[in-house]
Amino acid sequence: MSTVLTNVDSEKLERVMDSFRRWGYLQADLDPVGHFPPVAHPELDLSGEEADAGRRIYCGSIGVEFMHIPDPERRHWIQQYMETEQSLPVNRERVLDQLVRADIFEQTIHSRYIGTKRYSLEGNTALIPLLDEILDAASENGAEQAVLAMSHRGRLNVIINVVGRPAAEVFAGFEDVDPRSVLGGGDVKYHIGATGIFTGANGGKLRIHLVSNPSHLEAVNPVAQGRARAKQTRIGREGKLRVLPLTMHGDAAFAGQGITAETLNLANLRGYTVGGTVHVIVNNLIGFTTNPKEGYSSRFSSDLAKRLPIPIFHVNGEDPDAVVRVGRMALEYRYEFASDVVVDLIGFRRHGHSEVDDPTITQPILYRKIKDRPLLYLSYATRTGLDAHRFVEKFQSELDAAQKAGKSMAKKPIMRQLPGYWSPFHGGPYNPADEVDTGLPQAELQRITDGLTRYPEGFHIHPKVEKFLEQRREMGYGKRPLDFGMTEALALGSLALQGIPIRLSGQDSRRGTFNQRHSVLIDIIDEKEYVPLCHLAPHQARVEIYNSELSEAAVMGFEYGYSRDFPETLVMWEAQFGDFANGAQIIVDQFVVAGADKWDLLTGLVLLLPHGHEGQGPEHSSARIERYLQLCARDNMQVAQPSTAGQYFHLLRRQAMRKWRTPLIVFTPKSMLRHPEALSPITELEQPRFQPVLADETALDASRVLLCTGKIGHELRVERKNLKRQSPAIVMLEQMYPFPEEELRQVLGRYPKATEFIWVQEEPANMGALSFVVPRLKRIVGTSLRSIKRAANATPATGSAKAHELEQKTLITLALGKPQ
Ligand SMILES: Cc1ncc(C[n+]2csc(CCOP(=O)(O)OP(=O)(O)O)c2C)c(N)n1
Repeated sequence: MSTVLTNVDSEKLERVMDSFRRWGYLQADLDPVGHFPPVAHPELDLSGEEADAGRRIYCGSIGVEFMHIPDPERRHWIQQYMETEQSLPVNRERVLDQLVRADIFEQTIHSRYIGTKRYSLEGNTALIPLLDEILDAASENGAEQAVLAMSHRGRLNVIINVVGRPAAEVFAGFEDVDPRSVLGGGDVKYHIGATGIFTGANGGKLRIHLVSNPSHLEAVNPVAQGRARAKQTRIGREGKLRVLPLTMHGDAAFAGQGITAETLNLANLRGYTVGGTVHVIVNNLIGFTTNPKEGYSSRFSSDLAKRLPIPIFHVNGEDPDAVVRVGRMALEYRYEFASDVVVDLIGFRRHGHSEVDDPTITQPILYRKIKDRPLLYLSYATRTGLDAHRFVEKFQSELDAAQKAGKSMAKKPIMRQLPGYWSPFHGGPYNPADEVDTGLPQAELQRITDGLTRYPEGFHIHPKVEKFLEQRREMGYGKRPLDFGMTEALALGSLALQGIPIRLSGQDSRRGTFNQRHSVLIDIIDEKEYVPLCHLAPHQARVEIYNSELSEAAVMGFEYGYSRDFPETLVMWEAQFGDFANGAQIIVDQFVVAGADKWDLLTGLVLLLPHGHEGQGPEHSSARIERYLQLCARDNMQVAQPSTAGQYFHLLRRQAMRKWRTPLIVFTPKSMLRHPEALSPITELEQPRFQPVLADETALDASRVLLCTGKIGHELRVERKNLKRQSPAIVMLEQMYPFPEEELRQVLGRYPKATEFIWVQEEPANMGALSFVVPRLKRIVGTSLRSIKRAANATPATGSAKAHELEQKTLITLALGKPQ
């Protein structure tokens, strides 16, 4: 404050300033179109020299909300910045150049591609100098890379003016060159990702990764954070310094989409933090045709961000000097406190939502006002006395040349370059040549078991966990059959020893929802933690297992993002119960299953989805197998339901060890976790590979062959044993996609007396694998194939445990049929 005022009563000054620090943003001059009239506030009803100073600082073009931050050091930091660094020099020539580039780009596209959607940035072109300042400041603070995410608005502008892609590539998009290359795939030009080099005012360089984005607003946020985290992890100790995440949002979407809240909540969680994200709300005070008062319940779109103790900088988008100043302040705050920050850049939208929309129908008054507003570069040139002409001419001729170059491109340009760590991996169709042996000798399994069951001297282990570890020891030494929990631990441990890092996250994943994992041992005296998987050998790879926040969409999105930048890691997201994954449906549809087709970007993400009808009611029963199978095409993912602990072991190891990077959806067990039929002898882990189909060796003479997947198969076997029968044969389909047609043909060929083939599932007729597998099975066994299932239903299961038992019994009785 000292540089602002002299000779004043310092106590009074503090009191007055405190009011402005607290409430000044309510009277700040924040928007160009008069949307935010000043709010009367009794604590701001002040006059005098001190009040004038307070008003000048806190009620100008910048309104900052920071007094809700409990940490006095952080509040003080902002206070200092606001009150003593008012007149930081701004490189106005550069700002003008940026504004010219932003405005002229939009104008050029507007006049040359009439009626084509581009989602113009006009009205908020200060975004370009804002990003320029943030990234420039980031590079001064040690950043080498930035992961950017944004939706449609201004994206093309950012691609050429910030990411640094040649404008010719964007013009090629408007010309729609080379349509044959994307028949049935690809994406629209304002969703595709881009990489490039940003060069700051002082020559600092930053590698930029603009994340590919679906139309689903805000869904990309956690993906960007996961990508940043992976990049930071690759770097190590300095990762958070060297990689900056920056996400941009529309005002309506930021306020309305739940995933924004979920993603903000990741900010300070150990397994998910990225050392602070810079959020920019590209606030044009409208969402499509919806006014702010219809779109959010509080004054600012940014109010959601107050769930975190972070500053929110509102800034008038028509004051570029203030915008640039806010950019630097926000960035420096991120670096000082490893904290998220929000910049609310408030402008307007010059055209309709897209350029084919007429906004005067829904907001006639507003658009009368907007019509007369000059382009920002012109008003800035006038205000600063700078000459914009030469910038305009230079950029215009650059664009003319770029348009020519774009038109003559024979191939659709690829606007990104994958980092080198992707080179060993590939996607594309399934190729059996990619298979690798995943079995391990018993001696190796014993060595891992030693590590898994060991804990430090003096560690106070919980008696139940002690017993659990004893049992695991017996399993690992082949003295009792292995359950799923143990084979999973052996798979992860063996991979870590092979140098493959592991990352598993989900709700309560450290212990495991079903008490099956106990990956973290907790000392019962001091709650110190010990993770055996991290202490198998001195030079093993990293193993990370995290309990996540109680969200599906953001966490799955984060793990998808992580897998995108760490293909060497086995990345797994686990649902508490499989049906909760539908909270992340956008991430599944838009990224996991379609990312390769839309953007040619791969992921090896594993989704672990507990599934099985066990009388627990409509929820907690079904992971909705049908939905994943419906999304399968062009080998875009693998869908499996391993029915034994050994199969699960091979499946996980295969996913990590092959070079084929395609998502893996696993329907994982609940009661089957310890079902005697699902346990595996240790010899199963010595087998070379995962089997997509398991034959029934005990009933090769059967005339009836039941085909099924998952728990029902075991229940059928148990009942067949109870009835002391040898038939029917029960064949398990362990992998549903890619559909193992050849393997099935071979297995079914081993039942020469079979006259009857039946698909059996416990799910209702309109759910489960039925509608996917039956037509494919018919190709193998003919149209005589029948199916046994619950009647079609609106919910997956009954709410009554007894009704479930009755239904299940009927199903099994029907399936087993009369003795041969
Ligand atoms: C999840 C989702 N719901 C709806 C839409 C359709 N939609 C596209 S843009 C838009 C308005 C977005 O407004 P805002 O977030 O303020 O961004 P702006 O376009 O104004 O920059 C809507 C509703 C969408 N793309 N995604």
